[in-house]
Amino acid sequence: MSIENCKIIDLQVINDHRGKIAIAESGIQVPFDIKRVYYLFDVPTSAERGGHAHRALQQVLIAVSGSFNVHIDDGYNKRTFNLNHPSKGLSLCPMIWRELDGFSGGSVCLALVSDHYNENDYYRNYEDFKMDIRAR
Ligand code: T46
Repeated sequence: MSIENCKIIDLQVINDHRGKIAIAESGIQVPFDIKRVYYLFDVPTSAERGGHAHRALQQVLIAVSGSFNVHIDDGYNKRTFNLNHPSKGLSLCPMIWRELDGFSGGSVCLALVSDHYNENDYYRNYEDFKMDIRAR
């Protein structure tokens, strides 16, 4: 459960004279069964989202429009990704603290997620997250 396991994945893209289509399938580009999809839109450019980690949830985040930053932290190391292309996704494993900022105008963050919404899966307090990481 380290940031080394959080990677940019390439979606399948098919291009013809009508434009491009990007494809994400469970077990092919996405390393889990997708049970939920949500997306962030109309995000003010000054907004910060995230600010939590998940106990078990896995996600792939995709900038289907525009761009934004994803800052990730496994309790020991940190890394920042700038997502800016609809053919790329950032795969996040469990126990990764994430913060999103730097949203461009009109950006949309699509999330493909491994489970249904469950507030009990969230760490919303960084110190609690870090304490559990250190206890492992
Ligand atoms: C993540 C980042 C990238 C639901 O009721 N169902 C849902 O599926 C989701 C995702 C959220 N909610 C509720 C919970 C809150 O009352 O919607 C409200 C806003 O959620 P939250 O503050 O968690 O939003 P973000 O953008 O900070 O975080 C979300 C995801 O929760 C999180 O898993 O990684 O996007």
